[in-house]
Amino acid sequence: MKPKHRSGFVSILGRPNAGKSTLLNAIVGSKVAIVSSKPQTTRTSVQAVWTQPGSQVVFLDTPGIHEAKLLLHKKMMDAVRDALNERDLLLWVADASADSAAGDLKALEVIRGRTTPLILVLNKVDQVRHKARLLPLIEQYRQAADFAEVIPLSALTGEGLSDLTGAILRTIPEGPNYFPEDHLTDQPERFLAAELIREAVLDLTRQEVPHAVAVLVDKWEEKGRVTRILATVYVEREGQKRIIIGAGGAMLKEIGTRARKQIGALLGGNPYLELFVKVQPDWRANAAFLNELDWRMMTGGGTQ
Ligand SMILES: Nc1nc2c(ncn2[C@@H]2O[C@H](COP(=O)(O)OP(=O)(O)OP(=O)(O)O)[C@@H](O)[C@H]2O)c(=O)[nH]1
Ligand SMILES: [Mg+2]
Repeated sequence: MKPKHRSGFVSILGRPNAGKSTLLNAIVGSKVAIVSSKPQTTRTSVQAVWTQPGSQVVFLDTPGIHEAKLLLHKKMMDAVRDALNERDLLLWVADASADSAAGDLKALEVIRGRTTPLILVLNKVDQVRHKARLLPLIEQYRQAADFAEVIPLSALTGEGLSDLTGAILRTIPEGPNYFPEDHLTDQPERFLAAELIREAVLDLTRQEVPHAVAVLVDKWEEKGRVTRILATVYVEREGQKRIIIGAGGAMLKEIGTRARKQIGALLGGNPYLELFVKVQPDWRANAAFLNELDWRMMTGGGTQ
């Protein structure tokens, strides 16, 4: 008898920097979410669909769970809570190279009382030389929450990834495809482009600058075979603007070069990219500005 078709909705949760977005990209085999070594990289939920013969999984990557201080952080935590409802499975991603589970205990409060099946993904095992070290860590997690399975893996190298996808496919229910087979993500290209610009900024800047950066695409034009993109990098203070521009504009040029390569890979081609830098004081606490970010992300729209 032919096995029944399976499908389900799976959210990826955990603290900042655990490797949630890296994991999502590894599973779907495509860069749908930006990744960086700085915590709080992901700011909105990112949906990506993984379709295989006989199954379809709709993943939701979420911002890292942290204490919300600014309005931006509250919105990020709203996105986490929204990702908990009507799910078939939750993946809790944790850093296997951490000395203990203590850092995750408070964050795990977010899912307390839920009955949705939960899998612990112990990520970054490539950084753990002696695998026996994982055993006490697993025990601590098992005491903190009711994990149906524990899967050590490396989202970076792919080690153990098929154990996780196997476990996911065993857990999700029978069901149809919810999306066309070739559908990958709900994110408009413009939003992805803005995110890739932000990723370049995160890679190249340090300390408070990465956290103070937002990117909006202002204009997106298809001219023959060339896509022309104008985007603004927002920061909160003049000093940050100087850092982003760099001596003689060198930093902005480097950001543009990196982002253009990534956007070119996304769109297939060689886009034209022009970047501007503006100061928007305290935008992370500014409801109107955050709404504009949300709105443009949802519609993928620039001003035209
Ligand atoms: N060594 C190693 N590094 C990893 C692995 N997975 C992710 N990383 C690194 O961990 C850092 C954080 O990865 P992200 O995927 O951005 O983490 P995240 O959980 O999405 O972080 P937020 O969006 O800030 O919540 C990056 O520098 C990744 O390259 C892994 O399996 N092994
Ligand atoms: Mg992320």
